[in-house]
Amino acid sequence: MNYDKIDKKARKILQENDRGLYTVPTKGLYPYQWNWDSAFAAWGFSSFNVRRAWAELETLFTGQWDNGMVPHIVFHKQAIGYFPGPDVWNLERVPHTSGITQPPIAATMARAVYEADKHYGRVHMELLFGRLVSWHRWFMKNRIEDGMVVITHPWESGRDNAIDWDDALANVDGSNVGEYHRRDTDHVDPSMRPKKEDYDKYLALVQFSRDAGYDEKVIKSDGPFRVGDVGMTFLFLRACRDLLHIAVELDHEVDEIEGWIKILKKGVERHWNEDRGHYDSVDVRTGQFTNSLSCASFLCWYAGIKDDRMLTHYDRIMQTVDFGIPSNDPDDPHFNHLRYWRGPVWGMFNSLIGIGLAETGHTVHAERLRKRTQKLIAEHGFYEYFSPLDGAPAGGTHFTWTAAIWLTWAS
Ligand code: 2M8
Repeated sequence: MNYDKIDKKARKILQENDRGLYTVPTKGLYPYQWNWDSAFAAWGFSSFNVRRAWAELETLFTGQWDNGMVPHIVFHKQAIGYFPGPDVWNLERVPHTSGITQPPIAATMARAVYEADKHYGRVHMELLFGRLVSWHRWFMKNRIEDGMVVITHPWESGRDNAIDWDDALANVDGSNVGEYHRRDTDHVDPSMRPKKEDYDKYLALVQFSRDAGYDEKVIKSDGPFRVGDVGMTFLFLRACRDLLHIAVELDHEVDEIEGWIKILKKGVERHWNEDRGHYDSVDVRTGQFTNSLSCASFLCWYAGIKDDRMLTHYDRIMQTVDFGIPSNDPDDPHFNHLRYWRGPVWGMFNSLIGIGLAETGHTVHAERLRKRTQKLIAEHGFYEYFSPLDGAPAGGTHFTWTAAIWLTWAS
């Protein structure tokens, strides 16, 4: 296989999805700037254009709210083809944004971009540092319960229709959201996307937060959906460690960040589901585990947790499928190999799991995962996700984060 050709293709995808100072996840299906997609894009750009990588992160933070929150979508310019757009969120600020957040991996990717060229990046890192701190402070102030990061909408997790959220969503009434026209299913086979009943609930949650004036106190006391997301906790812990590293490097105060790390490590313990023997999400409204083994549980290593207990599940799952790691345990009765976050394998998720495995000394596992992901993308293309059973491509094509992880990790 000629990897030079594929490298070229990956760079071309980033350039095609580049809107000047930000990148869209893919043309058509996702025409705006998404939070964690952009962080991956910055990482990808850092392999051949560090300057453009910094622009990506800086543009993302033009959407940051005064309270520190960085929204999950920044609507820089009106686009057709995606629902819900800025009118549904109904926020006055410019640029228009959504009213929820997404996995806070920007500090982690900023560190990677900085390390790609410290000389060029120093001033950019200095400028972004305060903004990153204020986003992390927003999480600590509003979204930490028992040390876990709480999501108030499945979209915040980045794993929209994961099996993890099924029980908690039973508490959300989606029957009164009114008429709307979904656009995602104009672009992608509906059997690969969330169902209508899921979308009704997603919208009900948007309407709830909007009517609450996006007031975190009201959302915490009355919100119908609040789950301690194991993926968010691991990613945020990782991001805090990276932020700490940056703080030391730039000679900033570290006490506050060290305090956050301590709290989050406690949260990691709360995520351990003893009955099932794996890390799990927790419905904080009921105190119950979600009893779902997803790809997010394997982010423990990426968070710096040296935990061999997860290896048994990892090995079992990798033996069941051709291409791991699937977004949900294939042994779960609700597993679906093509329906989005309920089974398909995601290259970008593999990159995080693989880096975590390597960093915690599981080098054989790490290298095997990287090689399998390389084969998956090389043979099937830069898709949004793939069937773990046979590698069949699914979802959107020409995908930014799949190209980004090819350039930085998989190739
Ligand atoms: C997916 O989520 C959006 C909503 O945010 C959607 O389905 O409309 C998820 O895969 C999410 O993780 C990702 O950031 C986004 C854009 O790629 O698409």
